[in-house]
Amino acid sequence: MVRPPVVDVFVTPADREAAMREDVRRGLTARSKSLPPVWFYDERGSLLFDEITRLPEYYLTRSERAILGRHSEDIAAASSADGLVELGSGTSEKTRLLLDTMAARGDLRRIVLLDISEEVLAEAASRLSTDYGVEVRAVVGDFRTDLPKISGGGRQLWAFLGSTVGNFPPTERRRLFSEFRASMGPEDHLLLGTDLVKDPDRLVAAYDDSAGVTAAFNRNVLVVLNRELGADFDPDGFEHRAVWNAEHRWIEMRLRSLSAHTVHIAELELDVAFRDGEEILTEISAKFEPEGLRHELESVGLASAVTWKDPAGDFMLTLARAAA
Ligand code: SAH
Ligand code: AVI
Repeated sequence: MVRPPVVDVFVTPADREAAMREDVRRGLTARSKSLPPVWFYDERGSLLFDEITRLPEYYLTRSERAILGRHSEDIAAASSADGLVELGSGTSEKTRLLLDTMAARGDLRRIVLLDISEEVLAEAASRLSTDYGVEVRAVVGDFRTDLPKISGGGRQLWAFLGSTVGNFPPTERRRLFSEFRASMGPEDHLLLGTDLVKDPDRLVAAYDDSAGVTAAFNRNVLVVLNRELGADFDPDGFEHRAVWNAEHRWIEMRLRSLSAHTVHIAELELDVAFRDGEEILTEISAKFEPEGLRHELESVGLASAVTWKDPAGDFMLTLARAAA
């Protein structure tokens, strides 16, 4: 019998708007303008991201899928998990490789998906519930703040895939890892996907594809602000840029204003002046070195038990558990 997914809403539309207002006011009144990447993901943004995952230049998803294809059995055996909690789950498409293996071993009891983007989450939860016939819980939430509200039980595998952790600067990343550690039970494991440092040309191409899908994804944040905060951005008045920052080892996605102009944000009663060529930093996407990541995890009490790379060595999965 198929049980419909249980849906918990930890971030209501009102919470979302309040958080967005605060982020946008802070980010666009600063000397160096920026916006946090969480606001890319309305329904269209999630669809555009899904399109990005199929682009020839965007190797990340294919590489992570290749690792999961080869090592799901190792991951399931090493973790002995009977439940999967996926953070920033999106479509949960790759995750099926793990779920198939857990189900085939007779281990899979429950699935929890947490994402800020309600439409894509609801769709994924309903598909998984039909296909796996186990308890599925969909949590509309923010993984930066809502992990303590996800109750544990059993042996959970906490999956944070896609290198989403790279979208946070080191201090926020450390805070996130600490939150994961605090929410994990003694028998739980964390499965973390991270993109690795490589040739900057390949990295830039992955974030500035020839079909212009990443550019549309980047500009979509302006469409979101227009709709949700009554702003009057002209998305075509901004150019998409992807730049490798060698010092920090991260890609920066930026939107560069093509003219000097002023944008009005009605809900904030705010006018934002742009100089010709002025940029908004909309995302960082950090690239990792295996040793550095191991130290970061250890510094918050997470011992990295096993790591796997894809054959080309582009991407890495780490299985970590609470250090003894
Ligand atoms: N894990 C999937 C999707 C990665 S895209 C994959 O590997 O392909 C990043 C996902 O994280 C999106 O679905 C987005 O909606 C979600 N997300 C981004 N910031 C979030 C936040 N602060 N809290 C919860 N979900 C978030
Ligand atoms: C979700 N996140 C890991 C993606 C990344 O690669 O940083 C988002 C993305 N931005 C542009 N393309 C994809």
